[in-house]
Formats: sequence, C-alpha cells, structure tokens
Amino acid sequence: MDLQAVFSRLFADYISLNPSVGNIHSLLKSENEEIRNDHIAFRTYNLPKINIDVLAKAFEVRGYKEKGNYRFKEKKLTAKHYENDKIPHAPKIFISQLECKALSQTAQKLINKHYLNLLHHLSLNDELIFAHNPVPNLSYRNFEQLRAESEYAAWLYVHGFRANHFTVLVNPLKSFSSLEMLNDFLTKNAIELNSAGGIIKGSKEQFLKQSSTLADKVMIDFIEGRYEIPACYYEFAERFTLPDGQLFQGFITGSADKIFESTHYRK
Ligand code: OOG
Ligand code: NI
Repeated sequence: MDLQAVFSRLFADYISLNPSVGNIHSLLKSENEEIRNDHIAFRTYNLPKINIDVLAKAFEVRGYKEKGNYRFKEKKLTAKHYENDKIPHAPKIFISQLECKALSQTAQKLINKHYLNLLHHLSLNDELIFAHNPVPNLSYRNFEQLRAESEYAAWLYVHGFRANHFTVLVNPLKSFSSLEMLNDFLTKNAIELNSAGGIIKGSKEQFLKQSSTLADKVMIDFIEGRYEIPACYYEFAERFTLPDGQLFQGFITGSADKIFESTHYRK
C-alpha cells in the first residue's frame, strides 16, 4: 500500500466515525478550498510491542524520519514527530504515548490486562495504524477508573490506534488569510472550538498557531450498556517563516498540551 493509500484509508475511517469532519470539509469545499493536511496524530501506550517506535514503522518504511521529541510531564506523555523529506507537502506524523509507569498501580494493572488482550486480538496481517481497538467487551467502569487519572488513558482504552486527528494547514487556503479568520468562519457555522488555554494556542513568535474542534461524541457499547464518549477532533494550524526563510515544521509543547484536551470527556 503506498503512502497515498495509507492516508486515504486513515481518512475514510476518521470521517466515518466523526460527523463534524465531513461537515467541516463541506464548509471549506463550499468556499472552493483545496485542503492540505499539515499532520496526522496517533496515540499509544509506552509498552514494548505497541509503543511510538513500533507504530512509527508504518511511516518509516514509507520514507519518514524522526524529527522532534516532546515531553508532557503533567499528562504523563511523551511524543515524537516524523517528516517525509522526499514527498512535497506530505503530512507530518505526530505520535504520543502514555508513560504507564507514572500512573497508579491500579491503573497499571488495568492497562497491562488490556495490553495482553490487545496483543491477543491484533491481527498479524494488518498494520498497527489501522488496528483501531480490536478488544471486545470494554468496561465503562474501567473507562471511568482510567479517566480519574488520565483522560488520555481513558480515550486510548476505548479508541486505540486510529488517527486521532487530521489538521488543516491554513497557509495555502485562499479565502482565509489567518487562523483567526478561519476560526471566525467555523464558529459562525456552529462548529465548537476547544477553548482550553484560549481558542488559539501559540503565536507568530513561536512560528505556529493552532486551534481545534471539541471531539465529536460517539455511542460506544460497553458491557454495562451504551455510553456517549468523545472520539476525534479536527485541528487547524498556521505556520510561520523562520529567520532562515523556511516554514517552521515542529510542534510547541505548551500548545500541544492544551490541544490534547480536545478529547476530554464533557457531560
Ligand atoms: C495530540 C495533541 C497535540 C499538536 O498538534 O500539537 C497535537 C493528541 O491529542 O493526541 O496534535
Ligand atoms: Ni495536532
């Protein structure tokens, strides 16, 4: 499967789970925009057979190289980003992982049990980036228990390996010359944005401004019954030129920290 096919498959999964993704696409298409994807993000656990480095293999064999690493102490996460220098405008890949050892013994036990279940249910002939969550019979009680310690852990327990978000790059848009303008347009069209740390995270001085939607809620069948749980969100990024004339391609830890919160559970 070539890179384009990988992205098409990931996007098909993403749009079918999250109704507001299709909605935002139609809105931008109605303005005659061609959408360029800045990056795609994945989440995982720092456990041997499924950590960042394992997940990244699907991209490394397709020409991606590790370009940056990040740490989110409070959220007990680390992350890396990957770029493809060979293919012009190829989206970057951002992969984060939960540092399980930083959680309580109770949460670690629960995650380890889930990990063994995951390994048992993963199919060998497909790549991890397409695996979603193959474990049947998820428990809402476990979800709540994890959520008490880490919203990220709870999200990951339910959704597993799927593209957590795609990101519209603002720079090439024709009708929107800034992230502020795009945000106004989205808000006017009843799209709710994540306001944690302010609607816009980052600044021109940091060479990156970002905003994101609040994740769509989807119905999930747990052993205890059906519950509405946040799924994925859409991100918008405007990048600025570095003193050397190149567009900044990295990520900003302080901003990312708040972007993670786009999947927080809201009543
Ligand atoms: C990733 C959050 C960080 C960015 O662009 O800074 C991020 C996540 O929610 O998994 O995407
Ligand atoms: Ni992102």
